[in-house]
Amino acid sequence: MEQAVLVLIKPDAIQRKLTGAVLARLESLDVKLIGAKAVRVDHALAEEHYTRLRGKPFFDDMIRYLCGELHGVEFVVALVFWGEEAIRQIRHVAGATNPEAAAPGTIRGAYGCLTSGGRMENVLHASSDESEAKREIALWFRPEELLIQLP
Ligand code: IDP
Ligand code: MG
Repeated sequence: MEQAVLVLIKPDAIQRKLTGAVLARLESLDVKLIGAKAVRVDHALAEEHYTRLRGKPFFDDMIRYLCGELHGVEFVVALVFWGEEAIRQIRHVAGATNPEAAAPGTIRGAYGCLTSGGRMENVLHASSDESEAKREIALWFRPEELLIQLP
């Protein structure tokens, strides 16, 4: 089944100039890029994006991370891809959430790091399932910013 997925290139990757490397990995998949922009992330947007993780002990730190406050970065790169099993394809190449556990051939395994304070600086976000993808895409993009109209 064809589906859309939201990807965010997170501030650690922006700071380290890994945008091109991450895009090259995603571009090699069988998915189409249908939306892309640089976005300045405020706390309200970050908290809404991660609303399901409210109450987790790492929540506040993770919000500051996504907002770029921990890396001196003013934006993230937001992307929407479309394709057959796009979520599975992208999450497979992204690797495990914890960079220490991510396989070496994955993006997080190659470029992510677990800080001494326990923060998972893991390079990118990718939607976890179709309903989250729909919710997240609507949060980050207006329909007219996408190249196709999503079902
Ligand atoms: P995902 O990004 O692989 O989908 P989620 O469980 O949705 O993982 O968590 C969202 C983000 O929250 C992760 O990418 C990571 O940055 C952070 N995170 C998740 N679990 C932990 C944790 O146990 N400690 C610190 N940060 C975490
Ligand atoms: Mg997730």
